[in-house]
Amino acid sequence: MYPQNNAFRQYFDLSGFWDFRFDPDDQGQAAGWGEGFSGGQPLAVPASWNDQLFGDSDRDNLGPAWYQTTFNLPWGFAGQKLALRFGSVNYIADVWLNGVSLGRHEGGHMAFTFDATPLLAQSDNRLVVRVDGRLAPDRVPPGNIPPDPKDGFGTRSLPDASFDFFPFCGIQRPVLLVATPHESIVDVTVIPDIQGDAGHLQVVVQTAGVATGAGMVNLTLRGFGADIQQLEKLAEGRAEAQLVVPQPALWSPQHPNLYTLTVELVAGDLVCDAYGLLVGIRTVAVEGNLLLLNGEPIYLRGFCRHEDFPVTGRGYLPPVIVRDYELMKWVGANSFRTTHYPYSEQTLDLADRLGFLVIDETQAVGLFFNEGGLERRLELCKQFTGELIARDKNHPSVIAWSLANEPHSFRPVARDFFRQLCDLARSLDATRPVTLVSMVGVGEEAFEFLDLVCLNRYFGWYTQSGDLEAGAQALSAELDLLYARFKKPVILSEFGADALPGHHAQPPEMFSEEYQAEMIEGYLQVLDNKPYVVGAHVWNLCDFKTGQAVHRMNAMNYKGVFTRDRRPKLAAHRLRELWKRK
Ligand code: BDP
Repeated sequence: MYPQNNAFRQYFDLSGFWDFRFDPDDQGQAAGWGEGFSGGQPLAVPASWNDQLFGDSDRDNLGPAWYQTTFNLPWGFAGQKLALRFGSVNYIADVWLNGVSLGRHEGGHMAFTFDATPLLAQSDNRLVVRVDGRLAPDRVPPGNIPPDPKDGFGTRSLPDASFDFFPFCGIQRPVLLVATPHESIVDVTVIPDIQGDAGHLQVVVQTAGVATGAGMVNLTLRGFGADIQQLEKLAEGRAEAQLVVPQPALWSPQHPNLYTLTVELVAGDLVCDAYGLLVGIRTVAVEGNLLLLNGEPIYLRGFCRHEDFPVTGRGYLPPVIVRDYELMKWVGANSFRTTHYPYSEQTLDLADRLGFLVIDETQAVGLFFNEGGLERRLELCKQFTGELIARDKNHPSVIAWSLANEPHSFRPVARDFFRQLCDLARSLDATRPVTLVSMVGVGEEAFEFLDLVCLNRYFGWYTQSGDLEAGAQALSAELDLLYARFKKPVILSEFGADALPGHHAQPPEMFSEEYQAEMIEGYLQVLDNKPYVVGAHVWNLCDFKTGQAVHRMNAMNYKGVFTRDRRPKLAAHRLRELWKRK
């Protein structure tokens, strides 16, 4: 649960300038740096370190590196249950508080928490974090994979990621000191449904620290004329309720209606904890070749994106989050996919408020299946899928889970791998469609048991280069084959072309703004004639940073319809004409 400030709980943001240093010989742990280290320099937290620093080898240095900060306990925190919560650290974080190890978390882009109650002093607490962002074949996403002669030599990049974006690292989202009561709410799950004219909210509350037989949970739902209150008894720290909302104001992109749910924990006669959340009443379903929202067919118009901005790297930057929603609204988009990792929790809060439909993707990008280590990769992917669903399950904006982007899943072993991940996702959330985003196409075995067929295609770019008409024909033919084989709704989950801002050509040629605009328009025309296509996500909303490679001029991917500093290219105007008309 995201921390809150109210009469029972508080949090304190540790953002600021922390002490930072690299550990080139990886000797910090043995030298006891967990207790504190010297020789650091100031670095902003949260943000990636790579583009803050300016030394010759700093940008491409992926660690290990060390951070430290000191802080006093804020007023009112003493005596509470205290925890340290990291919004995301890429890739491995080892954490020490006052010289004592709190533990390790593996995987970027996901929140994790350590209990710190017994270790915190009133003043001068020292928090130390070792961050290892190095790329390795046994990490997810992987990198530094031994070269395979079949791959040729042209496509490797520096740093050698097996994915097409810069592997920014560091403490990239806020670090919070969190105080909660000892008797507290630890989890809330809200599952919306619509039955006849009524909205139903199944609410499951988990608590900790309440004596057996002593607790109640008080639920209040307010908004749009509703004022519903229900009291439920706790049994073994758990309570479940069904709230029924007659004539509900449904959540949709046109009307992102959010009710306020307040959960109170009552022990004896006293309220001892409270947690509030905004909830939407809506349903998502796949039926035949349709994707349904609230029982009505819906078409996804939108983008793939990156959390990426100059200097900050992949760091949490609220004004850019707002700006990106402004851009998407201006163009007429109603959705996006969190390519290729979970975005910040605040991004999803805004999707709920602004009415965007989100395909929520784990960090499983660039998975390969030709080396050993499959068991470890599966274990990590299961961890990441579980963490994502636990974090984002209550967002009405999230309409599907994406288990991976472009896995090399033409190999038969991939089938069981994704079968297990899909079963896990369904067991954790029976209400949302599950998908993966494929580059394989018709040969993608996993589509058979997934709900939505998501395909990435770059005909007219990487193949049929320069020939937009041939590209569109190839797309049309492949989509028909795909639907004929799987008979499921299809989303064109990536398509696009690099356009160097300010480069023009008529007739259009590759890398010009005209070529990008024409390609996108041509693809959309093909999709318009396919009744089984339920969405189109352009790659990408904005230009973004990559590693250095022969196919990445300036270490940039220029497939944004906006520039990296968020100015429109011709394609953004063209999309606006096409999508605003709908
Ligand atoms: C797709 C990948 C995406 C790349 C894009 C491209 O999913 O991460 O950035 O291609 O090549 O295959 O621009």
